[in-house]
Amino acid sequence: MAVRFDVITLFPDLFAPFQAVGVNRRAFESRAVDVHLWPLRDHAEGVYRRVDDRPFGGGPGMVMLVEPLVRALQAIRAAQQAAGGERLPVIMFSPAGRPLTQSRVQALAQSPGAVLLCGRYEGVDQRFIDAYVDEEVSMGDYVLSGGELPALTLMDAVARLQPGVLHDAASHEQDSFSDGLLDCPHYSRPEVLTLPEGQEMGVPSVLMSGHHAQIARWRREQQLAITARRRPELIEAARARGELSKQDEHFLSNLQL
Ligand code: 4GY
Repeated sequence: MAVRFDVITLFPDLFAPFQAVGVNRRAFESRAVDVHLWPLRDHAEGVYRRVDDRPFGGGPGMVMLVEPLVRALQAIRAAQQAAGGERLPVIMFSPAGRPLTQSRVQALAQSPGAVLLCGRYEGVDQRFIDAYVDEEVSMGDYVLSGGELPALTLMDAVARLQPGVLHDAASHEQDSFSDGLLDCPHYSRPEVLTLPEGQEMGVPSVLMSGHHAQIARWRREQQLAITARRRPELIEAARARGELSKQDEHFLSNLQL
């Protein structure tokens, strides 16, 4: 089933280029991911079509006004109902949200979709958040100028999980995080690379051996080693889920961090 995203934004033009290229193009053209853009300015009133105003209590920057957001959301609800769909949850992007994870992305990819609110300025009037936002999602501990790049990031992550979007159906089962571990290194031609500086770089010999079981074991151990060194908390989480074998534990206990 298609995943529907209704995106509330002051900058709808930012979205088209991403939907036109790469694996996303297949997802969006086939409507496996069905994006509806809702330019907030269309729901603003008055000669000036205001969507922001100064914060009560003073301070720098501007706040997104509640009323245009409520009208945009009402229009979205009407369109969703007319399309025979259900009421979709409202997601807003903010550093104060819960960090996005691959398991949340997988759940969204199998859901009917969501309304994505892209904030701008200093933030959104808290009363809109209290009344209508179901979930706040963070893309990391840094501050962006708006929620558009997070919305594109989320839709990209969902789009590539839609059936038929990746060339190889198994290819996202090997992604970083689909088994809760970081990805192993990848190599392709040439077998011996000569850098302009003259240095020669080969490929791990096991990958050229044709021993599929040994290759699978080497990749698993690379994943374990990279994850243990860079993101030890992910090893702990995999262990807690019972996803590390005795062989994995033996490898880790001999690993020099
Ligand atoms: N980091 N993760 C982020 C952000 C900025 C709302 C306008 C982030 O998700 N969003 O930095 N967003 C937005 C926040 C008001 C600026």
